[in-house]
Amino acid sequence: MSNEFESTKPEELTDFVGQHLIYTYANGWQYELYVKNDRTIDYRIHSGMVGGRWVRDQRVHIVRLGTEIYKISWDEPTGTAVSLGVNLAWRKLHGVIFFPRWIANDPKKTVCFQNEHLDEMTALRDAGPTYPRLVVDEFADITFIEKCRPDDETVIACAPSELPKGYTDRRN
Ligand code: FER
Repeated sequence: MSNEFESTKPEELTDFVGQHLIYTYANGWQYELYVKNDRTIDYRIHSGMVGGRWVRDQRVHIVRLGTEIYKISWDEPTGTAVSLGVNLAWRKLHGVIFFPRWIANDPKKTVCFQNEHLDEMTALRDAGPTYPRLVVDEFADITFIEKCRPDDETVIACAPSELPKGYTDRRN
């Protein structure tokens, strides 16, 4: 899709594409992210308000802001908007998550493998209420980093509950 407001520059993202991260926000929420290619992420949410939720092939905007510093931003089919600043050198991440009010009221509604519920999610989004949004602004420590190949369908391929015990405890 062409976008006249596009700033993603694929040639600046080759070191970032393929990164697979596990991180824990200061509020205790644990997330896992795979940068599948310069426009796509897969992720799993291991704990927190929407723990258990997982998503493949979310279209995103990614920019490089400096040496090992990137920003990923996107709008979910649920109406949740997310922007993540990632500092690989410092193993730090800062996330801002803008939840619509209907999710803040009943987060469980979005806990699923979203790819199999896209029509339901957009219907819930359109039903609202959207406002006032819940804005969650948190730093996270990245506890695990590995560089995978781009477009690897095996990195995020099952629900968080189906992973081997200790999967998210791996540190490096
Ligand atoms: C993250 C914060 C929020 C993240 C994903 C979300 C992949 C998405 C939340 C939602 O849609 O409910 O760090 O990383």
